[in-house]
Amino acid sequence: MARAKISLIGAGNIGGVLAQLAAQRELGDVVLFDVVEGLPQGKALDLSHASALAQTDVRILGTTDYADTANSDLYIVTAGLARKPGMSRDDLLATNLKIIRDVSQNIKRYSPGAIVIVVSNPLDVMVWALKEITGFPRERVLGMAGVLDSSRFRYFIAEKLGVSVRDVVAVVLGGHGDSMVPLPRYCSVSGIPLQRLMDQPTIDAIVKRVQGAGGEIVGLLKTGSAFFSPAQSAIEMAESILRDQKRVLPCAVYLDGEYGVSGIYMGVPVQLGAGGVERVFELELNASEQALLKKSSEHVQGAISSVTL
Ligand code: TXD
Repeated sequence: MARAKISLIGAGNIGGVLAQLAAQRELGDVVLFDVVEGLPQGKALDLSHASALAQTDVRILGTTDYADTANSDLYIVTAGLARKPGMSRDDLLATNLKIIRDVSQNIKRYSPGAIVIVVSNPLDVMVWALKEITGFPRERVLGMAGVLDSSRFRYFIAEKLGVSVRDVVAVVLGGHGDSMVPLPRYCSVSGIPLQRLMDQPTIDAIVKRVQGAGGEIVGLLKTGSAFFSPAQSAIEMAESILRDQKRVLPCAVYLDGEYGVSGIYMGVPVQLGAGGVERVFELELNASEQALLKKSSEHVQGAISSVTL
């Protein structure tokens, strides 16, 4: 059976790590695209030089020509500016929207049947814009944010409790921003509810750190934002789609009445398989959790309403 074709739009910090992870997991042949001449070609060649050592036979092509991405099975879009200290994700909106318009039109032209994972910020608006511009069904356009936010949540819980991060389950819903909704009630360590293992002030401090984790990295790096963990997160989603694993992961999806919300993207648990978003799970939420999710959805709705496609 032919290998899958994965096109990575954006060969920057995240794009480069995506290409390496996709190749090392042999998820498919990789096309690394960017508008900066030489950047995708250089990174693709560098990665290919490592293929004998990484024991991978996938092909990695660097290009600035969208035609090379034709008939891709999956796109992962990281094209766009990243935050600098003092910037919010929303500050990137105007610039990155122009970029997403161009990306959307080319994806629609060259791979009308592809599944697309959007990473670019502000995530919830960028993924909504790509869906609207391409006209693809919601099953085939999703955003990466919740996998990263819940991975951060899992790490902080494991670090505090001194347990393996592998045994920590954590859930984050909502928009990818300060209004995201970590859900301690749905967190556990090997089935032991988190609230049996940690007092509320400790939980609250961890929730706050999860909400600010992206900004914490930007403040440390000063020249950009996180890229190892976002790339790892997007690859988890890509692998579940390309290998039809049916994983249940928190992803930004287009809601059509779920959680009482319609017409916007938000992070919720979904089943990911060959069909893309195959099922949306609705969690039972208490009054305070519902209020937080409503606030998050209103923030996303407000950002989307400010956009002219
Ligand atoms: O959880 C999440 N979703 C976020 C997403 C986590 C971290 C970073 N988040 C966002 O991803 C970040 O705010 C940015 O909007 C994107 C990409 O972050 P990255 O760190 O990879 O940014 P870089 O290194 O600046 O790479 C962006 C590349 C760069 O090489 C540009 O030349 C390229 O995008 N670019 C384009 N590629 C294709 N087409 C167009 N038009 C284009 N314009 C710029």
